[in-house]
Amino acid sequence: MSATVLTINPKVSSADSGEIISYNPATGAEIGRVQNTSPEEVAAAVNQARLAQKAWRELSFSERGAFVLKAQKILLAEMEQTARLISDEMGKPASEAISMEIAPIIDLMGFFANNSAKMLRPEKINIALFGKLGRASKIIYQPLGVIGVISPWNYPLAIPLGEVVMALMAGNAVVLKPSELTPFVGLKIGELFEKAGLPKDVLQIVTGDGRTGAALVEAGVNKIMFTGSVATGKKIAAAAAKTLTPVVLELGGKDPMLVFADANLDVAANAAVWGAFANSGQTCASVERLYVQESIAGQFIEKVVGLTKNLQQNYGSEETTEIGSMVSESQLAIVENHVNDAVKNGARVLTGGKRNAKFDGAFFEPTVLTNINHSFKAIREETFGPTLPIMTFKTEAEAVELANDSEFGLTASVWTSDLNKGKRVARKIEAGTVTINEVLYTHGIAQTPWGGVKQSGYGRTHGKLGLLELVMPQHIHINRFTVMPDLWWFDYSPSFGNLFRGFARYFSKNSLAALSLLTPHILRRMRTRRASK
Ligand code: TXE
Repeated sequence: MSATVLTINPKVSSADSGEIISYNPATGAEIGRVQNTSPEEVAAAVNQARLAQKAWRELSFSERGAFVLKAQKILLAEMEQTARLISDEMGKPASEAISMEIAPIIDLMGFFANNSAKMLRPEKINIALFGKLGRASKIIYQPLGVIGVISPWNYPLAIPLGEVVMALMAGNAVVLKPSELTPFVGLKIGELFEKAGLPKDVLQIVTGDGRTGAALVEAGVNKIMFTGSVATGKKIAAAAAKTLTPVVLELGGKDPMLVFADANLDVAANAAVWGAFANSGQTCASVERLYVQESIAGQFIEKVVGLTKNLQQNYGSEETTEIGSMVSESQLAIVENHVNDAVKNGARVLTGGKRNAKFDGAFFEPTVLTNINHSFKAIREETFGPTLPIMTFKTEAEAVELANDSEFGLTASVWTSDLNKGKRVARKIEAGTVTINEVLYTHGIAQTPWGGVKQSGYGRTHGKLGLLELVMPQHIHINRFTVMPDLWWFDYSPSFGNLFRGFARYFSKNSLAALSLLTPHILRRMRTRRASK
């Protein structure tokens, strides 16, 4: 194929036509066109969602779960065409769309359909002394109402579908705004639930670009679940602040991998290559920095380079493809910029380092860099592409210091045969998830939370913590002892003051003996209280 580069329009909508054009980033072929939903239409969708949510919230968990399980079965039946659509819209290998999106999300759908009731069951609270005064407290989990989901292109099915499922199971309605780079995968999510018979307007998809996303933030939803860049995350948080709309921000990462001399180097090398280059490195939790202990660096790097050179780069539709196209020319340009900046500052390219000229589309060769330091863009900024910069360290303390020298804190991994060392190091790393002898994949474990610290955002998705983001924990308190006013109400008198000095002493000791000393004060208070009627 000629080496001419397709000037693939990165799917920016032409405002006058109000359309988004979705292209295949590997071939440049147009996939289709969708509407750039207007703010008025977004507001209308949110209103319809709010109406539909009134009945939806009254369904039981098992009734809601039945729709999710039906959608799950439909997705399984349509797995091949869905994988192909994901691959066509954003370039990843179709087989990887199955392994890293469809299979994990089918598991997640089953988990939340079958376990949300247990995770959200009412909880009695032990209220100590007050419990002895005929009172009881419990927490019930109320749905928030309408959830706005704004999702990215890198896992265009798994990320939004997981949040849609959790929000629905919690009793909310959802308005989803998929990335303008992968609108048809977003519409596919709507189609799955439509075929599953989900009641009208409980889930709506509003296609469009950032303007549609901004309209959703301002449309009066009860919470925004956002996954995307730090820059956009900050815009959304600022816009949401105007209406005090809570947000969960799943932003970028610059995830470090620490390889100690006592690690299984063959396994760690395979993990590094998969963790850095799966999805062409376009994963928020991909290995974007690798630190290897100096004593074994040479042999380890040799293994990594050998494995990287063996990777099969091709169109995502090919069964044997491991590295497909990146999502867009603009994304590839970021990678080129980081690699060129590194080389200009003395980095060594051990393999890759440039666009793969065998293809017209946005293909960048998987690249291993050494001789770098923390001043490079490739270390400081989120590259979000198929690069693996490798540095060395001597001591455990130095490894932790290097890992934490970043404005990001999403995930990290520690590789060692000494699990105590692994846990010790993990606790010192500033990241939402730290895996020991594992990498990247815990977003696929539905039971576990996902989210970061620092510029990687805040809030959680997945697991019980993710589900709790989608409900309002309401405290219900009952007082059965209503034969007389409470001791602490008006009127205030000297006996009142003495009584509560006694309570203060009781609370400081929390002893029944101290409480028994209060009895005469309590009786006196009750008597005086009765006399004042
Ligand atoms: O993200 P954007 P993009 C990072 C990664 C990548 C960069 C850009 O570093 O290079 O983000 O990717 C919607 N109000 N990640 O451009 O712009 C937009 O339409 C409301 C990491 O895709 O953040 C899309 O649906 N919404 C990330 C979504 O936000 C707005 C995965 C994400 O777009 C908006 C993807 C606005 N003002 C990119 N502007 C991860 N953590 O995995 C845009 N959007």
